Amino acid sequence: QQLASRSAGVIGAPFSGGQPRAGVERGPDLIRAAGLLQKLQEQGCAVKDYGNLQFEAVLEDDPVGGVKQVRSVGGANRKLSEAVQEVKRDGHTCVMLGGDHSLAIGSIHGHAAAVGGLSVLWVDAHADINTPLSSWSGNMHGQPMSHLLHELQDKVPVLPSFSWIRPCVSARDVVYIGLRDVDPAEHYLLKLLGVKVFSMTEVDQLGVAKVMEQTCDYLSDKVKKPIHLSYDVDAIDPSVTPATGTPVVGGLTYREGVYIAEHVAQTGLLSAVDLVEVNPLLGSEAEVGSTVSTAVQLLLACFGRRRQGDHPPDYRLPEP
Ligand code: 4U7
Ligand code: MN
Ligand code: MN
Ligand code: MN
Repeated sequence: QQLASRSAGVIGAPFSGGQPRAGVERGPDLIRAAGLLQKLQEQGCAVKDYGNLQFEAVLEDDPVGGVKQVRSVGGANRKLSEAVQEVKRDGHTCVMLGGDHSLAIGSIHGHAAAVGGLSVLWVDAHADINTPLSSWSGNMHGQPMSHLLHELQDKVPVLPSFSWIRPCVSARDVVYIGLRDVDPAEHYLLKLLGVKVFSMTEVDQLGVAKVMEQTCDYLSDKVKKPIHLSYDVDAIDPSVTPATGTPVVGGLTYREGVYIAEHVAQTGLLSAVDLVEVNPLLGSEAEVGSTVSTAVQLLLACFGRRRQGDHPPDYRLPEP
């Protein structure tokens, strides 16, 4: 696990069918264009680029009980799950560039299929745990956790193109950070399952350092499972990352966001990371620039970039 974190296997997932706003499918290319892969290499991380997935358009995809683009989401995630399994079999830490957050279904499913039991660290303004029946928006990017959790299987109907999904995460192994826009049904489910949540209130109360200390203590209580970090860029305050589909005021500062990623990197347990919900069609050029560069910095921190600076062990100072 420690070794794997020194190589990144990058998958682009240009998919937007989990929500209604066009543009989020351009996230992977924008994050690449901002130099993610080169910057990872410059900081000593080996990189294998698995390219962007190509998702087939689903022509007949009528809503299922109000839930939109179910078959597209199911098909895209099936493909993503296979791709993540390949990256993990090749021994890399998987980096999934979204795309919208419905992609966490395939990313976490594939990760668990390859490595077994996982810890999931979900950093987001939202809990994304609506069931297809509790969702009032009908958007699948607000539902991924309900499809993944063992404990919710009797609450989730089998949707078309979803029969391949096996629940693979236990509520005990999930921690949320950054929540500030939680639907009543979601709050009910989080309480019902006793999920560990550090909402923005706890971030304010404890500070991000204690939040991360407690997160890691909680997740590594019994056995240290590989960590799946699912980072929704809307966890960060919209003053920093405005180019996203569902911004919510009062978010994590840039520094808190980076600290979370730095701390996860230091555990040596990071096995896969999703960076989702960057939408370059929402906002000015400057707003998109700030959102994309923050996304890149979060990922660099996941792979060991430290703000204190660093140097290779064989560094030689130029002599006069
Ligand atoms: B994201 C919402 F109702 N809860 O279900 C829903 F508020 O991936 C928002 O976190 C979901 O950006 C946000 O549609 C999904 C809504
Ligand atoms: Mn989300
Ligand atoms: Mn969100
Ligand atoms: Mn969002």
